[in-house]
Amino acid sequence: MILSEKIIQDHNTSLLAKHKLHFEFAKSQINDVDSIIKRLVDFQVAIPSWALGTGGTRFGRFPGGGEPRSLEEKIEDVGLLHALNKTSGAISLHIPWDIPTAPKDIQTLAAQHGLAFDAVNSNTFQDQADQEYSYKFGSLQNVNKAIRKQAVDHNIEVIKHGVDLGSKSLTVWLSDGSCFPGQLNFRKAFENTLESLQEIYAALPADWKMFVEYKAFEPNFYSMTVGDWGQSLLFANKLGEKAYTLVDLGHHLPNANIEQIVSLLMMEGKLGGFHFNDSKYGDDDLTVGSIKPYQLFLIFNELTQGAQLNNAPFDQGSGFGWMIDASHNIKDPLEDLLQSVEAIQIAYAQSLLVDTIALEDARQNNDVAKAQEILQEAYRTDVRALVAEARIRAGASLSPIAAYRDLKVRKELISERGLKTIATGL
Ligand code: LRH
Ligand code: MN
Ligand code: MN
Repeated sequence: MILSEKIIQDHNTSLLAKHKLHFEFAKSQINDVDSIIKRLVDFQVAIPSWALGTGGTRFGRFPGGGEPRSLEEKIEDVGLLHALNKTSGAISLHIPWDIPTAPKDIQTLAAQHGLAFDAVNSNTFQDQADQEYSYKFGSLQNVNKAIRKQAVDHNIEVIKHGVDLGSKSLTVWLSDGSCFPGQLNFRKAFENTLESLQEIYAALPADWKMFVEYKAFEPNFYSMTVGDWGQSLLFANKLGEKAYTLVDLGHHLPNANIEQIVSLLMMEGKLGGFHFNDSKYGDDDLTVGSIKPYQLFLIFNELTQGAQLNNAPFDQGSGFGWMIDASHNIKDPLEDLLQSVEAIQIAYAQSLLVDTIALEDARQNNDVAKAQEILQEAYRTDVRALVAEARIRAGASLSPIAAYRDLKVRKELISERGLKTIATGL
């Protein structure tokens, strides 16, 4: 199914009068709306190929019907999202969940939908049917050199797939670690992992980046070899200038101050990108902004201020990997992703409202209440009309979820693909 611009414009017509009222009000409240809207139009967030089907739980899976059965259909789904919001102009592949066997055709198809290929992700956290050794006791950290080599070779294979598609980065997430005290020599595990990462790093093309994603726990529950931003940053610093830390919002211990982590990684020039999602308990992969929207705003506030300080506007080719890593088991995945993208846009727009000069002044004067007022003034401003206006100007839908429902997209996908389809992924 393809949503043409005409169909979307026609759907917008009935919503325009109400939007104009909201937008006029927003303009009366907010300075310089045009520059904020322009930044929103430029901003793109990649969609993970593994989030287009309903995610499973440890206990069961409840596919909703019409799920993509192939990489081609996944691209079609991201194309639908991008047609609706013009902000999802890239797809991030997980290999071997998605293997581009005919890369040129895949690239052509993606380009027809206006999509680029974002980071490619390797997978050494599951055993594949045809592989020689098991990753039960780790991959890049493994005590057995032959197992480490198998995992390194897989990552190099993933880079090759990425090169064929025009990706420019590799994300390495390791489930390596241990479940019980005594199981692992922490130092050896770190050293083995570093050596393996160095071998992968050596295979990176000159214009590529490597993102080292950390996670506090799961599936290992005593130690994780890349367990926090400190360990990730150690690896990234030892690897070299093409290696960066990737922040997945769900990968922290409860109540971690993620915005502070973001600020310091930016200071060090080592923030590679994000996996956006939200969580209440652990790595819940819930819709972005659904649980802690203030935290999301505070993260964007650090990003916006960090970009100003580094003199590197992050929406114009600074090379950050902006990705979603959320997939829910009871929502329609496409609606879930539309909500996630919009939450990111809202947080971004609000961060652009912060009066940074007044905030710095309040900090210099230790005026704590004033500093809080300045942030909350921005956070409590309703910017939804600006985000909607950005969508209109980009040729997207005024209200993506309303359009998705009114145009009966899921029904159409079910009739094309069937009710009992399951997408590869989590
Ligand atoms: C691990 C993770 C990592 C994987 C993805 C499927 O929890 O966040 O990014 O690649 O989930
Ligand atoms: Mn992730
Ligand atoms: Mn995760």
